[in-house]
Amino acid sequence: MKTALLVIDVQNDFCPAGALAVAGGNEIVSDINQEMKRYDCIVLTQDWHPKGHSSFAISHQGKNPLDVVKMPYGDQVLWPEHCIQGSKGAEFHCKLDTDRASAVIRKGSNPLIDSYSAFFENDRRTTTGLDGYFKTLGIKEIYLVGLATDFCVNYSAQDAAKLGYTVSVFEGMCRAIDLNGSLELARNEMRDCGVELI
Ligand code: VGL
Ligand code: ZN
Repeated sequence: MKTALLVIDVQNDFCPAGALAVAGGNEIVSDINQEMKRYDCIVLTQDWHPKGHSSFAISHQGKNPLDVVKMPYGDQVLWPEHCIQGSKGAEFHCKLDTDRASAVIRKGSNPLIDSYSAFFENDRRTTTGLDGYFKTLGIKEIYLVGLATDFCVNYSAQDAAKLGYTVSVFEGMCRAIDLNGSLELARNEMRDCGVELI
């Protein structure tokens, strides 16, 4: 069975002192590096927003980070500015072993649509091409690690399961934002999609 490790958004802005810091985000890096040695294929994702992206609170008059607004594609949580294309915050954590990756998927570049999942943007329609990449390589099993458990890891794991892969999430190599119970909800949603939480 061909396996892939999908490493979600291990970037400076999601680590302590970053613009959208996830508690303990830096703690998972060395375990992820070790884990990479066991897979046929390693893919990294990189949240990669233009300035003024529609997921940023500053792009919406009178709104604050963590407010929720209605977008044409549904509800959208508003975030502090983060992972601006080419910025230090958008770079991978400096200890992440990026050399092992065969592909890097950049997401969230469309100014009008956020993209949590490695497979589809938040309109649930626009594809990143990653499914084609994995299917072409004959990948059947996907293991996920990274940031954040309840947003980008969650959306990516659910999409992977819906696309027909056997999917597992290593929770010890993830960290969560946990906004209003979003972690517990995400864990239940992932399990309901058939994702194994390890
Ligand atoms: C993420 C919020 C906004 C994530 C990315 O990587 O989980 N969360 N952009
Ligand atoms: Zn983002």
